[in-house]
Amino acid sequence: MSETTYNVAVVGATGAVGQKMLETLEERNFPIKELTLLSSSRSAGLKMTFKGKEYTLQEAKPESFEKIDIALFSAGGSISKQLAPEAVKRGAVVIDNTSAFRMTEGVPLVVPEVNEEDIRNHQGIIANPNCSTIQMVAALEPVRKSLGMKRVIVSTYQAVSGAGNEAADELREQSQSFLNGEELEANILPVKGDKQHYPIAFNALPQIDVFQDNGYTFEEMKMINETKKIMHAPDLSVAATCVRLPFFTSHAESVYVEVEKEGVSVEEIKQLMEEAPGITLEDDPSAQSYPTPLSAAGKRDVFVGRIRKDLDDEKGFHLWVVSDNLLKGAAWNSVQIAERLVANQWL
Ligand code: NAP
Ligand code: 12T
Repeated sequence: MSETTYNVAVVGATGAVGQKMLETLEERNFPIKELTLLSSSRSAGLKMTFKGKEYTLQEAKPESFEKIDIALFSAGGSISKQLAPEAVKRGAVVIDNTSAFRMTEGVPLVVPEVNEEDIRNHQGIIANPNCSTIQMVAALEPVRKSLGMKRVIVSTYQAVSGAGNEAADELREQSQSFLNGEELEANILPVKGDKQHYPIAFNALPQIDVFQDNGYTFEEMKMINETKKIMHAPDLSVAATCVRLPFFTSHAESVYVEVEKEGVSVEEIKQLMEEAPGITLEDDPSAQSYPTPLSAAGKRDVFVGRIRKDLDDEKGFHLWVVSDNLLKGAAWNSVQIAERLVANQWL
């Protein structure tokens, strides 16, 4: 029996997320008929390798999507806003990694372990949630489903690769300078193009993405709004503080949750994590076992540890949630959406 294959385009293929998309499509042996790699005019003509074969980057234009079945976008919000509708017009299904359409009504916002069924109702665009949101909802949905959930308070510890290749280069250069006793030059972080820049090397920056009028950053508001949309839980209370730290890969999160059910034990939550798809429980204080950004890097799962009961609130629990921000947080979740799309024939 010959398997159905698809014409796939990757928009932003040279980026931090785009490169991981190619690696993941290759590792998963996604059924590709023809692969098209799209870039800005700057990189057009350069070559990238996929499954040992060289592909030439082409400038992304509306006509690029003429024969495309599935287009994976990760070249920034403005490019998605411009080109995703053009791709849909030409018959492609777009899986978009940017924040351009996530909160748009009628656009499914999907973490397959949580709300795979939402894919079914797509009208051409399916949004991949924000990286910090994906790993948190993957860990919390089993808790919400079995025990109910009233409130979530999260503080994040996020890797520089979330802000793209330029931010990762900036951490590398500043670290060299710091160790050489030289002055640190900051041009990218916390946000490329914002008014102020601060060094990230040997530092911690309590700003990810731009500030909103309410005093929260856009990254914090994405976590708040996207969590409610993915979980179909508009009344859930969510608060977030997002912080950038000087490591390259994986976001870590300290998550506080209040469940609705009374008398829940830590063992019950551990059991839920053991059974949950895509989650690995790493939680044994006696053996100092817990996940870290380095231990999670390069892996597709979401890792959970440090599960404790709050000492004052009987319904409160604390968890430590870590995942590779470029894999489950971006490329893997997108490829997983593509896999579910074709497996269910929801194309
Ligand atoms: P990045 O490393 O800066 O990559 C972006 C890539 O887009 C660049 O390599 C750029 O390279 C390419 N590009 C620029 N203009 C283009 C155009 N007109 N057409 C096609 N490609 C173009 O950033 P990244 O970390 O990969 O992130 C990319 C986007 O994905 C971000 O803007 C963000 O919206 C989204 N993202 C989402 C998550 C998530 O939470 N799920 C995480 C990280 C990023 P060339 O000039 O070489 O083409
Ligand atoms: N600015 O796709 O800077 O919403 O780490 C993800 C990560 C945007 C997004 C970051 C960002 C997104 C970052």
